[in-house]
Amino acid sequence: MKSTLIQELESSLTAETPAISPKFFYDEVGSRLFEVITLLNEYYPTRTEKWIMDVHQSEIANIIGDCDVLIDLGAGNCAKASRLFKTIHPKQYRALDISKEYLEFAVSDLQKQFPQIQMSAHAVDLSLPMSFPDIQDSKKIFFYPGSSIGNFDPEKADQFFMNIAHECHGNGGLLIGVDLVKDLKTLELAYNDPLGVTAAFNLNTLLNVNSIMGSDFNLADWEHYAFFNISDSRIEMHLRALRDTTVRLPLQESQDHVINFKAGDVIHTENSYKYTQEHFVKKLKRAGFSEVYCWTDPKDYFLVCFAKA
Ligand code: AVJ
Repeated sequence: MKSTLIQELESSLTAETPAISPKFFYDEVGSRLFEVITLLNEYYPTRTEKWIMDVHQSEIANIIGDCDVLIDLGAGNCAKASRLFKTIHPKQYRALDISKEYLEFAVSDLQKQFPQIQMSAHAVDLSLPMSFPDIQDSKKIFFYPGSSIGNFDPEKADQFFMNIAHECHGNGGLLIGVDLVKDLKTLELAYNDPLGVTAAFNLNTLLNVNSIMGSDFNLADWEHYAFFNISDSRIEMHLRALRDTTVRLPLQESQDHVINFKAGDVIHTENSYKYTQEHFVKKLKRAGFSEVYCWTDPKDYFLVCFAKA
């Protein structure tokens, strides 16, 4: 695992447009910083999604019905899925996430509260295809909250939806939350909070990269930079060099690689795509789901969909 991560970083950092995948945000500090982001007033997605799920709780549950297996994609602290336990009564709960330690801790905690549900934790990279041969015939509800789908390029999102539609085998479906296109000011403020938590979250990725590959990124040389790219309908996060700086990457197979950054050069760290309801529903239907049910908040900031297999 470790060496594939290093290889991935080596090639993305030395590419023509340097980048670090957003999965490198989530070391222990990064996961905690993200939790703080979700508490910020400027970061509307988390609380808006919770509002939608709370207000429409029984209607959502009625449409989904009881299920055999609840598959939580990007479970994090499992809090969102645990609220579904009492409404769709899963017999089994599978929590998937990139961050293994964090997840196992959360699942074992949850197991104590819900001893009747069979639980398991799986560390997976959601950008890769998934299959669930042992529960082929069960009614599966895939749960992908928090607009994590926003990190996928649109074509990747289509593949992801097709993968899930196929794994449903005509039963169950996908309950998913996605952030909607809205005014520029609201969008950009959510990724430029005045307290600087998002900046710390973004910069922390350099510390994580240093600890994974032994590079020597100096945080004092970098600043957080986030804006809404209107033509691609996405928030882009970058780290921007404040001054000319060199970074040494100890390479695995050869001599150290030195990258020279000029003041103003950027490393792309995240895309967070924003959709319209119409477009998002169309994508789900194109991927093979038969029906899509939608719920939003009064300001149309966020969308929760159930895409039925
Ligand atoms: C976890 C991908 C949904 O895109 O809003 C929050 C990550 N980045 N602030 C998002 C994030 C900066 C978040 N997702």
